[in-house]
Amino acid sequence: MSNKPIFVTRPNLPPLAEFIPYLEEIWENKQLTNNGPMHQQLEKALCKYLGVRYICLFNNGTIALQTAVQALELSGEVITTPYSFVATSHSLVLNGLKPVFVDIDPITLNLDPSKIEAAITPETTAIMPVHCYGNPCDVNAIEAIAKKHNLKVIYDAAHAFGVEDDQGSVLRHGDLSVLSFHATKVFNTFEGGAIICSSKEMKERIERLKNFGYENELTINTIGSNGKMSEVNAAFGLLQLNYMEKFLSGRSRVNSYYHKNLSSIDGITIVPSAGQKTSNYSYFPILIEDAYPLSRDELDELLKANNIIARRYFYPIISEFNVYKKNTFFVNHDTAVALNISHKVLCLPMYPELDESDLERIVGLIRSAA
Ligand code: T4K
Repeated sequence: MSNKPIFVTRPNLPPLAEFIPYLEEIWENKQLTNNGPMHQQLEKALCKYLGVRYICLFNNGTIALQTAVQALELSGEVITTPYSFVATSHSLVLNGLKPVFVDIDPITLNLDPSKIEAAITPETTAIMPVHCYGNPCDVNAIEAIAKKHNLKVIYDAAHAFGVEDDQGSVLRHGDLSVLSFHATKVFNTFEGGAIICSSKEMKERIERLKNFGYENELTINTIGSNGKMSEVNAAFGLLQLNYMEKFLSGRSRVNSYYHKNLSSIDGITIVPSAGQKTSNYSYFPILIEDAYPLSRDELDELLKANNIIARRYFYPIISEFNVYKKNTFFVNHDTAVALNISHKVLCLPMYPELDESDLERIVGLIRSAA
């Protein structure tokens, strides 16, 4: 059996030859960035593909999150989940806001709506939930709380590209939704990201904020950063879109293989993908429970020793990182569920190119220890 390294993910790369004509076009027209033709085409194509009205493209998901926070003029405290990638709450801290960490639901691993209200104070201005692993949050419960307390909602939808519930794209929920198009994501532009919004005014505001705040050549009324997506990144996105069906069917095959071959192993719990009509199979998280003979870290080591590099997304939880622990810029409620899950979770390799023998290698090792 091959011992080639298998990573938690590999980027989707369409044939290189098909990218060359896009580059030739860019070389020809010499527009490299600043809302060029590729950028405009990608905006249109993504609105259609995702079924959303307005999209603002960014150079990465983190700057998109920071800009979303800025666009809604938030202040004070924002309720969020500690069970996420650090960019979620970093985007708040970088805007001078206080993340308030509230626990997650033990099944969906998303922010637990039943715990949100107890964390609301007069300083609270928004909720920033994450559709973790692409599994939609309890959007109705969150919306009801936001309405009742007059709070804004920004969904960190970095994992939720193309995910749909019964009524359409999950990206339509909340005031804003933010995507990541990083190399490790289901849809990538090498680096990239986006904000989804529902009004022309908000789209214009975000476009200004990602371009230094410029209203026109002579007018700046708000300080903005540089969040613009370049033409090369946008071109790659356009090419990538042609392959989404193929990439997603590859992921779906891997997902089915894991379900079929792991679900009967004592002590392995597959994190359920509930609440969506269309999944994007962005991650394959499992929980290593007490009934399994190895701890999560021991299994991770066993896989690593066999050149299979799984990842412990999300360990440690954000509030456990030194920089958070030793500072007072956040509020921590009881996050026992998130803490417990972070010690049990392991994301298995998930990408379309994994073939039957790769999958046998991974599952075989997990079974051999059971
Ligand atoms: N919100 C959430 C919920 C997020 O998950 C993220 C990003 C963000 C916000 C912020 O969005 P961005 O600003 O990133 O657009 C990765 C990614 O860097 C990060 O984008 C992602 N979440 C996070 C969950 O994972 P690392 O440090 O684990 O990535 P890295 O470099 O170790 O890559 C993992 C594996 O992927 C490698 O072992 C091999 C493979 N890989 C990676 C890259 C970058 C490749 O084969 N080629 C590549 O180019 O953070």
